[in-house]
Amino acid sequence: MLHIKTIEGHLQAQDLKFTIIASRFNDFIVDRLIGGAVDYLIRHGAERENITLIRIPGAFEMPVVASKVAKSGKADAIICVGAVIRGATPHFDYVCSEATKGIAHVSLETGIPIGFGLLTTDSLEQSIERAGSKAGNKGVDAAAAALETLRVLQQI
Ligand code: INI
Repeated sequence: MLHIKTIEGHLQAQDLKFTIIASRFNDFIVDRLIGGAVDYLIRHGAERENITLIRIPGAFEMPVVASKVAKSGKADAIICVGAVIRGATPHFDYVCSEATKGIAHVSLETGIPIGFGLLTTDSLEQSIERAGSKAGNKGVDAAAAALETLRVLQQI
């Protein structure tokens, strides 16, 4: 339409290796995000044997695990899913900030796309809304973003 060379990512996931890194904290929410991510990848052609799930304690541990996976060559793309819910102390801010910065750093350092499916919400209700109810499923969105970004990177 613009008549210029345009690079866009297609959404075929066949023969690609994915690792989903998921925290156990708030697992009843996170399990819905994992389900959404797996369902998206399978529906876009990924093979079940090419999807690995790694469970970790909490969001704070995501960067170090993502770093090892990204450097291992065992994943073409990574999807991080978790839920950090604000409590009465500043703990929330530290966990969110370190997880977010760390994941971005790993992606930039390694060139491996990482779908960011970490919910950071003020309430449990807001997390439920984003884990497969009225605000969609952020696990699906993170898987979609990781796949599309990978397909873009492959063309640059
Ligand atoms: N980790 C989460 O993934 N979600 C949370 O809501 C959360 N809160 O609220 O504390 C949380 N904390 C644990 C943290 O990620 C680490 O696992 C822990 O501090 C041990 O290093």
